[in-house]
Order: sequence, then structure tokens, then C-alpha cells
Amino acid sequence: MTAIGAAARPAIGQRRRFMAPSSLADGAVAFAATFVCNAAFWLAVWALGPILFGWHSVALVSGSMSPLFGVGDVVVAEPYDGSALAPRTVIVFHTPGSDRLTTHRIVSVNSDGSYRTRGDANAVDDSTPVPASAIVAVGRLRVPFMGLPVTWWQTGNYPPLAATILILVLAVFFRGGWPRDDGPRPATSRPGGLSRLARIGVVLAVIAVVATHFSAAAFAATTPNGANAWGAGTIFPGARSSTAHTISDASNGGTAVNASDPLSYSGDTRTKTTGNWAAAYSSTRYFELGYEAPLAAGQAVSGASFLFDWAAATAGTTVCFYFEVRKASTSTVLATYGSSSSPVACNGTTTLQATSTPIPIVTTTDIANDLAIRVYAWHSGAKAIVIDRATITGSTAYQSFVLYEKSSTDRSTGTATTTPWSLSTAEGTAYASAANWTTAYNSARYLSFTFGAYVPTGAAVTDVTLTHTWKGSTAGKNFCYFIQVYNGATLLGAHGSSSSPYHCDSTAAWVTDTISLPEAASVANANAVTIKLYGWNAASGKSSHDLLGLAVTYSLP
Ligand SMILES: [Ca+2]
Ligand SMILES: [Ca+2]
Repeated sequence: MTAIGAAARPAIGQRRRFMAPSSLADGAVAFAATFVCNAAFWLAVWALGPILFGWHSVALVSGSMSPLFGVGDVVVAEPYDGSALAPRTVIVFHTPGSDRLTTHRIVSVNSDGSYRTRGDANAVDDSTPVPASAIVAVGRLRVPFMGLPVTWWQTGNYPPLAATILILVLAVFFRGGWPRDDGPRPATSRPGGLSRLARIGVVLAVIAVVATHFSAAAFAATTPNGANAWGAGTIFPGARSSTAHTISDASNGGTAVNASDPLSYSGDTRTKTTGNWAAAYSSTRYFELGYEAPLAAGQAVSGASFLFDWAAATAGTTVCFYFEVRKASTSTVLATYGSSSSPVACNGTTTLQATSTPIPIVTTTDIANDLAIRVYAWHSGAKAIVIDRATITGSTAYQSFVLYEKSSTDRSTGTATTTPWSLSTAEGTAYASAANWTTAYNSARYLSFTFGAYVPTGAAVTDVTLTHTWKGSTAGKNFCYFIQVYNGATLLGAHGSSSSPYHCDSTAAWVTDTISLPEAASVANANAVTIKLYGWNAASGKSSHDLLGLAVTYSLP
């Protein structure tokens, strides 16, 4: 081995193949080369060694997990044993609809046991839930840079790959210092060590393995997908819920009265009037809607639009608006349509004006299932506005859909008032029958509730369940009811009867009934459920209905 600082001046007339540098430079070269060799060796051990024990080494070829994991990093992952995983765990899983694998982080656990995932750098969750059966491994260790040769190889980026190979070869070659011919050289660089030539051969062999076999085996099957939406594909079994927004109230025994959600349908003479707005735009005055989440996750959405029908409440004034699309769960602004200086529309009359504004930010059902719309309006007369409809429409590969509100917050005055849609949640804001019930069953007295259509064409429907939270008017006096289930005018089934009510309760406290509706377990029926509720009240009082939800369990291969 050429000792550092041991270079001797060659005899006069002796030719030298290499120009001998100074001792200091010679030592620097040896140090740098040794450092590169050792760093490469130990990184390789950490990145590849676990494979010998059945673990996985995953080269990241996208930045979807940055900043913690960068392109070219290797994630060393332990084989998945099927146990329950907690949010924030990094997992390697089969990409839905693809033979590729993805490395992303668990965001939450779905009710059906599947996992919602997201790349750390992505703004939204992955569109398709990940079932446990699709999980390959659980990330345990990050090894920086070791996957870079693979990413270069796979992306055809050969210059840095060639440069890296050259650097490694030179590092091995110069690891013992600057080569000289100033004396007899030992056969090995050190006792028991490899010759430089042999070490170069080893490095080239390792690189060849990494670039070919490694990318084809250990890494090729683990190519992450940086995208967060995989488009339409398998719909995993699961229950998706919606609530009734259409109410027809015949509790008085006469003509049924439309008592539907004022914000869900246009031209139905049912509107919501806000408070008084300011004459100019104010960032603290808005009307915000949160929407229900009735769609199966993981589907691509096209043609999403916000339908907003409104008018000034006072003649001779002008009202303008623009809006933000927000992620309901975090209130993060996803996109803004229009602005205070360039409104989406202005209306100078008290005649309802319909607007339909495309919201292309809604590209997946995951986004659609977590939506809020914040409408900023201003009114030249600082008066109220009237809203006839505020819904979202769109399409998946299987169907078109309409999203209805879950609740609305009116902050037109600068002070917020939140009003849940009465039937959307069981929180005490309830729908009360328009009239007092009679003390005995009367076939002309009923409430009718109709649900939206959200089950994809072709789905296998395995369960339909109605959840009904209700109470009577007076403690000590029974309120009784039974229901009939319709598809349009077609009676599908009944639960209870006038002689054998489905449920009677005299506590005047909230009661929740969970009613299985096997007669509605088809796509056609589940998409057209109307519940007709016949009631009678020993106190001759009203009834209150706090939640009327329909959960449909289905899957689609
Ligand atoms: Ca309306
Ligand atoms: Ca309620």
C-alpha cells in the first residue's frame, strides 16, 4: 500500500506514468475516495441488507412523500402481517387498478376497515381507499439517495447515472491514494484485502445489479405512484349514507304540503332569506354550505358545478357574489371562483336568477365528499338576499349526482348562525310535523320523505338500512308510527301497520330506530326510496324527526 506522505522523488531519467502530486493532495484524494467508498457501502448495506430477511426496499420515484422522503430515497419496509394500522403509518400497497405499488401514508381508517391514504406532499387524499389485502409492507426506515440510480435508470436519465458509476469507479481506484510506479507494489492493497482491480469489478457488478436486476425485481414491483387519483375502478364494499331532503307533509289530513329543504330545489317557492349584507364586499360576511358525503370513494368526477339561484330581497338594489370551494373537514380553500372585483354574477332584481358555475377543482368523489362552498355577497342596499338553491352537481363514470347541504352558516351580518338541515344529523334540530296528529291512525295523515340517487349503475346492493331519530310531543302520551317503502308510486314493503305499529314511545325523548329495508336492495329501488310515515299521537300533538338517513351497502367489481 502506498503510504501517505511516502512518495519518493524518482531517479533522474526514470519515467513516471503519473504525475505525482504533493503529499497533501495525495492524502486528500485518498481520504475523499475512502469516504465515498465507505458511504456508498454502508448505504447499500442499510438499503439492501433487509432484503435478505424478506423485507422490501422501495425506491421512491416521485416526490409525493416529500419533504420527509425525497425522490431517490429508499424506504425499507417490513412485510405486512395483517394487523390493524394506525393513522400516520407509511405503507406500501398495490395501486388500485394497476400492477404498480404505491408508498403513501395512512390518513384515517374507514368504517369498513380500509385505509384512506395520502402522499405527504399531496393536497388531497388518494381517491381510492386501500383495503388491508392490498397492503404489502409497512415503512420502517429511510435510506437517502440509494434509489437514485434506479430512478435515473427508469426515467432514462443516463448522464447522472454514468457520472455516479464513474465516481464510484474512481473512488475505488484512488481509495489507496494516487497510484505510482515508484516501487514494487504489493499484490493486495492490504493484507487480506482486494486489489484495486478486484474492487472496481465488485463496484461495477453491484451497479449492474442495481441497474438491472434490482430495478426489475426489488424495485420494479415497488414503483410508487405520485398521483393521488386513480380514476374509476373497483368500488369496495361499503355503506354510503345520505339523508332525505324532500319532505311532503300531509299530517293535517288534507293536501300534502311541500316542506323540502329550501336550499335543495329551485322554483319550488321554498327559499331561505339571509340576514342583511353590507353594501360592499367584506371578507367576514358570507353564506357557507357544508355538503353531505353520499358517494363511493375513489371515483373520478367530471363536470362538477355549483348551482346557486338567488335574488335581492329588496327591489331596486343589486346583489353580487363570488365563492370559494373549501375542504369541509379542514376549511382549506381549494379554489376561488370570481372575486370581489369580478363577481360570478350580479342580480339587480327580486327575480330569482339561476347560476351554474363549473368547479373543476372537484375531480374525485373524495373531494366531492368533503366539500363546503363559501359564498361572499354584497348588496347595494345593505339588505338580505333570497336563496332558492345551492347545490353541487357532477358525474362519475356511472351516474350523475346532486349534492345537498348538510348545514348552512349565515354570516351575512358578520355574526354567524349555523342551521343544520333538520334531517341530516341527530343533534336536536328536527323537522316537526306541520299539523297535530290525531289520536288514532288516519290513512290520509302521513309524512313522506324521499332520498337522493347515489348508487352506481351496475352495483351489487347488499343492504339498505333506514335510520330514524324521532320523538313524540308529550311525555306520558304515546306517539306511534309505521312506514311504507316506495319506489315512486310502487309500494315495495311495509314495516309495521295501523294495528301493529313499528314503534310507540311515550317518553317524548329522542328515540332512534334502525330499520332494515331488504325490499330496497337493488340499484333501482335504492336510488328511489320514499318513506311514507303514518303517525298518531295520544296527546294529539306533533312529532319531531331529527334524522332520516339511508345507508346503502354496495360494491362494484
Ligand atoms: Ca328552493
Ligand atoms: Ca337534525
